[in-house]
Amino acid sequence: MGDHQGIAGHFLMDFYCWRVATPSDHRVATITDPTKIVTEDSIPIIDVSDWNDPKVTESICEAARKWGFFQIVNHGLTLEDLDKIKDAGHRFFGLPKEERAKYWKGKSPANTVSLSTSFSPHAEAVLEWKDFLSFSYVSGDPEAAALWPPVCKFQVLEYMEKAKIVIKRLLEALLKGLNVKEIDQAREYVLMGSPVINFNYYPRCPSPELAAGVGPHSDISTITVLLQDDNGGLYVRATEGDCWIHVPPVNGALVVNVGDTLQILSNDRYKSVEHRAVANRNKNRISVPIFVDPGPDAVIGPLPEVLEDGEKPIYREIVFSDYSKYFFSKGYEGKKTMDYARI
Ligand SMILES: O=C(O)CCC(=O)C(=O)O
Repeated sequence: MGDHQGIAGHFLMDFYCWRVATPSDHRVATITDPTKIVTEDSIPIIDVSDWNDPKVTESICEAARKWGFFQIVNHGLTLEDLDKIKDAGHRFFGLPKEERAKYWKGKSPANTVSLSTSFSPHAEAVLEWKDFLSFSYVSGDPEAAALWPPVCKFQVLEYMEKAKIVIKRLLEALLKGLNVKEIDQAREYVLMGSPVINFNYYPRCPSPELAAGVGPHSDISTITVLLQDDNGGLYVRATEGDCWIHVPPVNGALVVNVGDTLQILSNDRYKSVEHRAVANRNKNRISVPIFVDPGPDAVIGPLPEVLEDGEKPIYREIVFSDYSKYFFSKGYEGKKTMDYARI
């Protein structure tokens, strides 16, 4: 597919170049087909400047029930915080390929940082037009980050520390909607025991109509909190039909989505919805998701508070790391991977 600055700066292309033209149903041309785009609906934008306002809690829970997606504004992270983290991502992907390659998955100096491409390259017939640098965040352990790339290490740590406050507020609101009064330490481990932050980098794509930035998938997280840049390109599956809704970039906003874990904990009250992203012909796009994942050995199942009125559990109890292994052993399967936990 011609010149390509991503896919880890050419070295992967030697192996995979024949695998980036995607099947027709995953292509940008298919997603952006006007008959497939819903324009009369949009994902809610919620002003969270007063987290204690019950109306804010209700709007968050309502959006999680109906859409599984929403944007938040006035969340406490400043425009400068958001610019700093995006710039840090661009700095990393602007490094010479030999420098980036030091962090390649399997060769990285630390198991808390790795560079990869696509989604599950070993399991996919075709690759996505995306490289990503992934950080496992260990709170209060500077050693874990000691070997992260110096061009972005401090910005990632600083951003995570600030974003953690927003994440806790979001989880408190969402769990209130499930009758959970308090998030104690054990619950905190289940909800957010091992967060992962990514720099997703979608290089300019000469033929975006033939490629997929990220194919349709849901996240395994409890929630995902994503910062996108002003290029746009994120689409969410509409509530009806085989259609998609664009999530427009909103200055200063964070995009929040429910992940499979929260759908399981809530016994399907909240929806983990498929989404996908497209590459751009003219510009390099960057997005910064925080996957708020449970601790690896956390046991995930419908919460007792949700079942207390005699509701039947839809899911069995699973260990998060088992589900994660299962999920990443597959290529994209839409929401089918949730059958792993379904009773
Ligand atoms: O880049 C985006 O807008 C979406 C990214 C995404 O869905 C993911 O990393 O799982």
